[in-house]
Amino acid sequence: MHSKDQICHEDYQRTASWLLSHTEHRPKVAIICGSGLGMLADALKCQDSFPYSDIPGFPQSTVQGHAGRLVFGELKGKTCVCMQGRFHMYEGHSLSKTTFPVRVFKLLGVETLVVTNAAGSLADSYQVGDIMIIKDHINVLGLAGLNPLNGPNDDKFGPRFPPMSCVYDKDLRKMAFDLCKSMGVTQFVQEGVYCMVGGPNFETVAEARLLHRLGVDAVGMSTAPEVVVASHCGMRVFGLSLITNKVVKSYDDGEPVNHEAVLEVSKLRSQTLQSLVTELVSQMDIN
Ligand code: 6GU
Repeated sequence: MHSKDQICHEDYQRTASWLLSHTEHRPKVAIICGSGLGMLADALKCQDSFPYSDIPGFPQSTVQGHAGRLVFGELKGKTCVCMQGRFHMYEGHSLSKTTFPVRVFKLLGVETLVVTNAAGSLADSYQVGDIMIIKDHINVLGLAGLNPLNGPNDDKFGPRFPPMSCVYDKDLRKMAFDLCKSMGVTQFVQEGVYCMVGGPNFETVAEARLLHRLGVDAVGMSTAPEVVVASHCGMRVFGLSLITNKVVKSYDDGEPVNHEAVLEVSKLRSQTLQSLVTELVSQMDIN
């Protein structure tokens, strides 16, 4: 890691203090909105919102379909902070920049992180438009040594060697599935393994087949670094992937994926996803 990428505890603290002095909201839950899923943030009541460019120390987002602001407010009476637009490594950010907001959230008092993303499916039983409750992840970059926790460990956040064997909170997954039952949407809800790859290109057929054989249900270009950092500092994590396309696993058929199609499907199911997250937050034992 280059020294210019080193972020120290005071950097997180400076940003957290700035936010605490610019809003009266004291969120216990943070929500990271994926591609085309940012309208969740618009649903917050009593909003205080900050474009990333106004927040000292915050990275800037560059992807189309990601608005790039931090929104504080209430979801059914629970105080939340929402990232409308996240940071990806393929934008040129270091992983420590990508995950910077998560540690800031920790300093704000956030205890639970909810992550959403758009993903392509590898599991044959999945359909476009399905919502996948993330049971676990495969962090391809992490396995290869690209980890936001690389460098000196900040003991104030967590241990040098954090376990990752129960990251996606079981109780929250159960609660979400029960909610899906009561909402009558279980026919398009799955639970599975998310795999993060670096992007920005989508997978080759050979790569798709490799991931499929490894037990990956859905693949995307985000989420794992934020989740690793959240888990490291003791946050409870819940994640949802919206299946926006099937990953092409055959040389003979299958539509090549494109970003516009991904955004289009996000819109289709965004309302359901929004209701699910809203109800889940409202049932959380907080505030
Ligand atoms: Cl097919 N691959 C990756 N890596 N990310 C995606 C995707 C596919 N579809 C949506 N996001």
